[in-house]
Amino acid sequence: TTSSETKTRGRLILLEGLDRAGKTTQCRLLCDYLISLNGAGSCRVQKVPDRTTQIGQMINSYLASNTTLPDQSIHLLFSANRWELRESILSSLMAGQTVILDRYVPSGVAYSLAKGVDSMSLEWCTAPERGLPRPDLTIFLDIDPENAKLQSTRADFGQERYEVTEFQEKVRECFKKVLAKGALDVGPVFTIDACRTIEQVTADVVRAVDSVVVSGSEVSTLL
Ligand code: T5A
Ligand code: NA
Repeated sequence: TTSSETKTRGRLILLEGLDRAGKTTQCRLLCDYLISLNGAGSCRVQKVPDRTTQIGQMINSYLASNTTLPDQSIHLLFSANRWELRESILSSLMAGQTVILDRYVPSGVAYSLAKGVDSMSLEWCTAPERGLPRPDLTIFLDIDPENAKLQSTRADFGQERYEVTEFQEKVRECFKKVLAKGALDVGPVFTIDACRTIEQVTADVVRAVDSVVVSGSEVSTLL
């Protein structure tokens, strides 16, 4: 035993999915579960984008269709917003707190790719994300947008820019490309059928999280 033994770092857990997949619901339930195991303060949820910063407010205004921006510009703003979060994420992890991300880099890449802009290749979209903290695992809450529309609690999509079924179908395909082996290293990826009850989905989310052992005190970076 050494006195220099450091505190175990927190885990970086990413929940991804289409609009209305149930990300925010599952992030909260997972956080409650981890707090019940490890105590108050052992876990927090970070929503991405963080709409509270200046850049976040520009993103919010774009999503609400109050402003227009070139596709490249909004892509880079979403990425810049993640860079703003880097330090607080790392310091939480180093202090032993687990951080659950409600969206992150895969959303950034998938939503931009889905627009089908020639100059915005997978490589172009990924470049500004290199160097950000890498998740220890990624959970993709998969829904079929046509199917999800029929569930009354999910109701209709909201009023935001991307909340259109046809576009969501494209985003779903792009998520699958981005999360495929060899594309973007966001840790082991678990795809969970999110068109079931909240409790069923939570059980699978918890199982996935429990199955990943995080070793080492260093947080990796996205390459
Ligand atoms: N974006 C984001 C980019 O283009 N680039 C980027 O880099 C990033 C980070 C942000 C938008 O920006 C885009 C993607 C998005 O279009 P947001 O702030 O993340 O959007 O908001 P949304 O994803 O739209 O969040 P939502 O709140 O709509 O969806 P959630 O969080 O997936 O769903 P949730 O949990 O809030 O649930 C929605 C409803 O469904 C019910 C809930 O009770 C709630 O009413 N529900 C279920 N109903 C039935 N069965 C279940 N299993 C259910 N789970 C939840
Ligand atoms: Na949400």
